[in-house]
Amino acid sequence: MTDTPRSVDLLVVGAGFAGLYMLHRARGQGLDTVVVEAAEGVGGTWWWNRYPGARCDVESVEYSYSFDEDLQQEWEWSERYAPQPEILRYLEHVADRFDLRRDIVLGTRVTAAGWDDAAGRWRITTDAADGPAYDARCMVMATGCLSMPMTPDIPGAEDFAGTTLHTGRWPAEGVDVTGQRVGVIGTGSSGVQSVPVLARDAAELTVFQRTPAYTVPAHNGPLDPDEVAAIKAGYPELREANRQMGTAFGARFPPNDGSALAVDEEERTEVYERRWAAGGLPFLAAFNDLLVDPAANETAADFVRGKVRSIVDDPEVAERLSPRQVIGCKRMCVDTGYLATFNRANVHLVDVAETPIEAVTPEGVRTTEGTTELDVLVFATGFDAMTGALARIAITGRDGRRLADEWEAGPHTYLGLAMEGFPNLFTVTGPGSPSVLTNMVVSIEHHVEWIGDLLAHAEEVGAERIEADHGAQEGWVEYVNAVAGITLFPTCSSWYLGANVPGKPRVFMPLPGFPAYAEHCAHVAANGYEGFTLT
Ligand code: NA7
Repeated sequence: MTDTPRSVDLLVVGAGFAGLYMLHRARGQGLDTVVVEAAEGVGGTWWWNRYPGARCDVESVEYSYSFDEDLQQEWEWSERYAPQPEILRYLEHVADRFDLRRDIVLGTRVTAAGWDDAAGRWRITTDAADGPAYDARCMVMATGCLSMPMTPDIPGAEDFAGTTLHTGRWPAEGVDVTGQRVGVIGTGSSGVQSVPVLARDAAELTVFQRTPAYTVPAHNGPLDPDEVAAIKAGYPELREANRQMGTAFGARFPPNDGSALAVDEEERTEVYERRWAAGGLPFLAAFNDLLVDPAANETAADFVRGKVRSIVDDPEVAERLSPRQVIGCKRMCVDTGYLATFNRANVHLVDVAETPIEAVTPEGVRTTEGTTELDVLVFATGFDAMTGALARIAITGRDGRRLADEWEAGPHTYLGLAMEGFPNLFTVTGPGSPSVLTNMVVSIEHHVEWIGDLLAHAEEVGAERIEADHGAQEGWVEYVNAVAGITLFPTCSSWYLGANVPGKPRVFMPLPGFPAYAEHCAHVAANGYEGFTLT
């Protein structure tokens, strides 16, 4: 680390969708900005998650920036659901097109940030041996919601003689599994997307499943040029319509505003069949009460279990692949051939809820039923979501307050954007905002623009410090809990609740409902940023 810190107006941590746009926006406002990124390239999530089959399960024409009309008109997506390499190319293109790279420092991890109250600045430390430390008036954490991989603590894991991988840290050069015996632990989105692709090349593929996932077919394919032209002709309208959707996407296949229990079984099944045929996450918008009424939810869950039975040949395997929890409570998956993969002779399903994993041995995975010998072991075991990436940075605010202590019982934020005790520090898609329950790009653009406006306002009124008020923050936490409490979300052990991380407090972290949230943020701004103290 060199002695003289580099001094900037704004330091952004992370160069994914959020960090890139924050840099572009802040620069446009005349702020001297630097982005510090741990990876060796831009792209965030889409830089790290290179596992076979990785793709976004929000449609590409919707999962993209809207802030620049020329960009959205010129960029050509090839498929309905963009694969990881294409999204990464898109973000690299954005970095080049807006000349962002000159203010991005790659391969450098921010390790600590401390607020110097007398100077009114953040003092920032990184892991770079020879780079500068930083000194910034403001900081934006664009660190992502699913960026801190989770590998379960299984005895013997370090003794495995073969190759160990995590889907969220897949090697950039790829991994050839041809002729190999591959094991995959985990059946969330990453497992569901990678299993069909790995199965094609592997000699044998064993899936270690603890909780079966609800998964809906993507029906992915090349985009129809006429459809794309129509979308592009009305892009601003589509973007606006999506901002009015609870999940900030899917306006082209809007939610059905009726109860699942208000129609007879035949009509209900017809609605589900139509959504199943259309594919993707809008399945959950088949009726308006699927995420609030257990009886309504059960009708959708039952429909999907019926699909499992119809796709999977072996009734015993189908039964093990049939989820029992509330549908949508854990993040629903979108798949390409996942269930049918279990009809292949080289694919085996081990239910580790029935026969738990005891250990990883040099040869493979040992469950209570015996050892499966493997050459490659893939952990598709997810992330320390929403708070993990923030928690790994030693953030110390006013009066030596440590974020890790403040959040010991769960994250407390105001609007998912700021924390009391941590002046001039902002989070993009932080806990307490809709974030992971939405199209992330819409949420990110909203946050970046809102933070940009707040910084501009502070400059206008000559304020150098912006801090969330304690009362406003605690009121917000209560509000988020109350909204989540109306839904069925808190009823299962999901990463939304922190339940996948041993010892993590169980608090429902995201706020359901994008439009009401955006309205709330607009109201706060219109009222002179109420709930913040600007000095
Ligand atoms: P997820 O959705 O958190 O899935 C992780 C999977 O790993 C899930 O099936 C877990 O089972 C399983 N898991 C975790 N620990 C273990 C152990 N110890 N033993 C067996 N199985 C385990 O992560 P993904 O990466 O798939 O997806 C993350 C998000 O990325 C996704 O929701 C999209 O938004 C994109 P469990 O359900 O906990 O029983």
